[in-house]
Amino acid sequence: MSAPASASPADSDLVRAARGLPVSRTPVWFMRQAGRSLPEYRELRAGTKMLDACQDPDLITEITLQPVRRHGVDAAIFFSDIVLPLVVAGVDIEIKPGIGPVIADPVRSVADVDALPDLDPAQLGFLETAVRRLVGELGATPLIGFAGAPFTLATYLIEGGPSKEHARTKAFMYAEPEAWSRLLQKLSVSSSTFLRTQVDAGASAVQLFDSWAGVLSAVDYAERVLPHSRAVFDGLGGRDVPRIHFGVGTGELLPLIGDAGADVVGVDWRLPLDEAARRVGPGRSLQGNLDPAVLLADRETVDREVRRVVEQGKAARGHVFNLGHGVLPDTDPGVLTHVTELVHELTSA
Ligand code: 1CP
Repeated sequence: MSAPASASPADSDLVRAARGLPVSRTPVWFMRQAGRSLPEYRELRAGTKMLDACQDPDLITEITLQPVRRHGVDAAIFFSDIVLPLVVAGVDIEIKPGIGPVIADPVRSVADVDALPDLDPAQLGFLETAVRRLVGELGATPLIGFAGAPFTLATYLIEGGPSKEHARTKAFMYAEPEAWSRLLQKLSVSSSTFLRTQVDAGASAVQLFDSWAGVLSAVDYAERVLPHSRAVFDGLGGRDVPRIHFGVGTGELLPLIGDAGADVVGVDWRLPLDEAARRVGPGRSLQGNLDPAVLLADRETVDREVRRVVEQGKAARGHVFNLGHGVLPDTDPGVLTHVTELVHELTSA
């Protein structure tokens, strides 16, 4: 691992940028930095189902550390999945290779909502063990804990798996407003428990993934979704860790995404960061926003786009360099190492 610039994760460039404090250089990490772009991940995962790997502290620790060692990124992201709290609570979910989470009995009625099992924090011993172990291994490099936001989790539960339009989800939201609100409330409690456990075991920052919130209008988001995402952050109480809030296609929602309780707003590649900074306002930092597809292009294009993102990121209170969404599986991991080094070089004082 490259020598970290700070002596403790609480004083790391990631945490400082998230709070809008001066940094030694712009911190870099990549959504989905652990996983299929790494041959060492594919080797380690061979023969183990995704959701079994997510409950094995040895595998979690090793997979989480792999990209930190290889790329010298400024943060680790805990290896897990947004559906894990539901799986632990007893919902029948499988993560199918090449597809994603598939739900055996989708939530389609009021009775289905009421029948969803609650997460018992006592079931999260493996999570605590893995986080503690990781924090010990990582030293001054911060660990980002994460959870899925209630809306994005609801899309999987209602659709039964990945979908593009999320039409059933929206239809349920309009047709059954009370059950919708109860569903999102239940999901906010389980995501909050999942985050709290990670922070109490030593995670230095958290990210709430509302990946699919961008399919909503601002009014629907504000009235039917935002209060539940805010409840996830509120569930952290006074825990003093920066909060990152991310979604895809959220250009029109950016001020609201910040209002839900974020220190850092994650931005996808659709909007330049200077414009995003204007929309989010002065009190929050930004994370993003290199298009993950750029990493499949030639080196000259990669370098040009990295420089552009770094330049436009200067308009924000603080900037955490990342992609606009997760690393694509075909990405050459060498390019991720190169991008990390380039951002560090461009921004070192
Ligand atoms: O077979 C495999 O290797 C499984 C692929 C995989 C991996 C490595 C999935 C299935 N999830 C993960 C890990 C994961 N998921 C992480 C930790 C690793 C890291 O970031 O480095 C995280 C943070 C997630 C979060 C996650 N899961 C999100 C939010 C982030 C995002 O990409 O928007 C979402 C939407 C999921 C659902 C999910 N899980 C897996 C897939 C392929 C999907 C997306 C399916 C879809 O398109 O709806």
